[in-house]
Amino acid sequence: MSAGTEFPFPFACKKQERGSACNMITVLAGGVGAAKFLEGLAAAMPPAEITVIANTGDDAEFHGLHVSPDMDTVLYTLAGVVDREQGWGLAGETFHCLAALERMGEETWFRLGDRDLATHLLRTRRLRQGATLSEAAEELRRAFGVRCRIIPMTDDPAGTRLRTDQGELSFQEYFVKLRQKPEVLEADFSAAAASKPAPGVLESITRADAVILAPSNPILSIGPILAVPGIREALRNTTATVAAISPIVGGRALKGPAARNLASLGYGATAAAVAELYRDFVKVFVLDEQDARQREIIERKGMRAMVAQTVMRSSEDRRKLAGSLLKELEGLR
Ligand code: FO1
Repeated sequence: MSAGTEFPFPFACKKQERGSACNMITVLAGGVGAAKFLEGLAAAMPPAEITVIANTGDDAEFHGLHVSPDMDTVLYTLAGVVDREQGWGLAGETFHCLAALERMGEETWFRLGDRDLATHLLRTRRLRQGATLSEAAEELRRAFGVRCRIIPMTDDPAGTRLRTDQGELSFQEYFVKLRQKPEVLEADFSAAAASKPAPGVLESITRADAVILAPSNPILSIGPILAVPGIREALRNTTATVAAISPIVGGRALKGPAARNLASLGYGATAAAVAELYRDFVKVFVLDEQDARQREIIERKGMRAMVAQTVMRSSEDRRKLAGSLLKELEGLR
């Protein structure tokens, strides 16, 4: 079966027509929301033509192991082994190792499953042997049989720090230990801002046909990626059409604290507020049917507003959203 008949969206066939060696679609991704969208995208076009630039601002060390939650959420989802109920971690996971650590007095608020630990053991061993985070990510991608390319935004340490009403916290202290209860007063991306983009990051933006910002938290998941030197500039200067999908629907986040973060940082929890954050480089902004009335506000920012069903409850929803965005992007080329 040819790619054209297997994948009904003409955008996916451009590469063959042009014979070009470029990446077709690059996606800037946080965790669960991005992974769901990517599952749909990988069903709607050849997955090998998708590059994912993953947020590593959430990375942390637990029990001596380097954990990259957003990269792993994307990896597990695309490999079809994610725990679909919670959206992260592995399906059918057990926690014997964590229970043993707890008995020895270790802090175990970050729930690392037995099989998930294998991923972190492997990654950490490779890092200690001198491999970069991108090299370790590539090895894991192959091990899990995932065809999309997954690259970290940077190979350097880039942990997000948060100033909150309960003091300064690492991302995972805020997100998991304190269950996103503190109010975020300032997000500190200075580590990301002092990092270098990982190999292939800037090229995958400048050479893509389209770049899509997944429906991820614009402050805490996309924010660290945009803070890496050169990435925002590459998005402004690329000839690719840059699109973004709002993670805010009806004033609420699809998942996680994005709405509260936008409100506490003074942006307002609306799709239009997300569009404003991306105003300098986004050409197509996807907002949910529930927010259709914000279409005009978004178009006044100089973007094309696309109204779609962005709430992804089923695999079919994911594929439909990805497919309709691909069609929209193809229509613009
Ligand atoms: N999220 C939680 O809410 N609680 C956890 O204990 C937890 C453990 C965990 C382990 C590995 C991993 O890859 C992800 C994990 N997550 C957990 C998810 C993660 O903290 C967040 O989804 C992201 O960092 C935000 O995108």
